[in-house]
Amino acid sequence: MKSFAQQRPNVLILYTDDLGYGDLSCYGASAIATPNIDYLAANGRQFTDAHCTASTCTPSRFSILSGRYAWRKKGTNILPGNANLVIPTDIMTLPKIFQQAGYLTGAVGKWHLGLGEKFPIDWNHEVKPGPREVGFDYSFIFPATADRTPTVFMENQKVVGLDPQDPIEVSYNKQFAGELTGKQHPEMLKVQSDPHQGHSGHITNGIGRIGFMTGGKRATWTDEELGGTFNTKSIDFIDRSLAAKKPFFLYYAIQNIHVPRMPATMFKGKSKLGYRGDVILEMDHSVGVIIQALKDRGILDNTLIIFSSDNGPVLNDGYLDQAVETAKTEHYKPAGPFRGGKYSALEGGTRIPFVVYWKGKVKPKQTNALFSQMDLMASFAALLGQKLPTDQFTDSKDYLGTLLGKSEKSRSEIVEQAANMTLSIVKDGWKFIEPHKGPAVLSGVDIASGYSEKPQLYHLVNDPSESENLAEKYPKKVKALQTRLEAIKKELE
Ligand code: NG6
Ligand code: CA
Repeated sequence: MKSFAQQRPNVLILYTDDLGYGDLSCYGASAIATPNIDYLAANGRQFTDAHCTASTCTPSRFSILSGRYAWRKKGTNILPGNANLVIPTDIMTLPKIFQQAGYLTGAVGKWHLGLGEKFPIDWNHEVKPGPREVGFDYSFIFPATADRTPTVFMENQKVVGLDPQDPIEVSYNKQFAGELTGKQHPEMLKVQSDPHQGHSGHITNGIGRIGFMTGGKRATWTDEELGGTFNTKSIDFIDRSLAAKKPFFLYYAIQNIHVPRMPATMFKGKSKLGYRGDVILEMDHSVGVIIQALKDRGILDNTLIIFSSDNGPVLNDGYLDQAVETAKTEHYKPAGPFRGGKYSALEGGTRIPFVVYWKGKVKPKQTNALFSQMDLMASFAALLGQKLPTDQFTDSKDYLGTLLGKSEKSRSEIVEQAANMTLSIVKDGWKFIEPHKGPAVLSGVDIASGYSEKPQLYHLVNDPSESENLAEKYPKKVKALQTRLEAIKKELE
């Protein structure tokens, strides 16, 4: 692999939000067309059994960037927008591998890993630690999710366009004097919040959010412009790397298709699936914009592109935007053949689209190898001839051969994390879900949870939709997988 290290390709990770296995035409969706991602898949390596580590955002992002299972570290579940940074600053990370190898590194888009180390965060000055301390030379992000305060961009850890006369304050438990909320002013909302879920807090651009904020009126983003702004900032970063004569590593965490789904005007009404379908089209368009920018600069052929998602799909995630109704009419299955989705312990939660494109280097061929996003750190270290520190624990393993299509080697096992911290282990075609309290169907979002107080065992190869629990039939298998899962849990100690 030495010759690869010498080539030092640019590396671009396109990491979308809440996109399901069945949400792309290259993965079988027929009610929607995603030609740009399909292009990468048809001319690259399309994985059918790749996983994020969790069925929610923060833990999956923690893992892809740090090479560690998030459940090993407390406080890494879905974070509020005023949380402090959860990735330790003294450990090796995916972007730091690239920095060591002489790359310019950038993070653009959704962050959702917390910021700063003091609580409450002072949003009116540079907030640190943040992306820089995690290994990104440049960052243009929003702090948490599009449905959480503060609804502002941050460039290199400072709020963009902040008026010092209008300082920002954020809270997740108290409303500020004079602040308008969705709960008190539903008549001001352009998308109604589901009254059974959150999103009744601060109103920005006619959309209720989780959490409260005051100030920052000029700094507040416009939802319809999020996609275009992040595309432009991504391309600006690529240009910076060209000016610096360095290869780039760009982690572009596309905010689509997370709620509130608010497509750019040109995409409104373009799909048959309501705003959820429209933002899939916009997300695919963003991929096309970035590919075109690389082409225009003559660097597409020397750029390794990975496209993936942070967790499985959800239709109703708190806003009444017609996703549920249109999916029904179109017989649309966002998780494809799998059961469950976002938040769930079932495969729909963590089996996600994953495509690798590198012209002339990665052969266009599908693979059924079991792969984890967490392995990108060790795999890229191998590609670039970098060593992982021997005195630090990591879950990340070198599967470079599988990533690039030189090998069909599967990961020997993976652990999946659900929203209520139920863990499952997948090994040799089997899956064991540990017993855990919780409802069988998650209310509000209406997703099969996979939670049960009884042990569950599925044969994923014969039964990919996890429909027949074989635990009683194969008690020895249950015991073996449970024992292995317990051993993995203890690995850090
Ligand atoms: C949930 C929110 C949901 C979404 C999710 C995080 C409610 C009822 N639901 O708590 O709307 O924001 O958190 O999604 O408030 S993630 O993709 O960032 O994990
Ligand atoms: Ca997500």
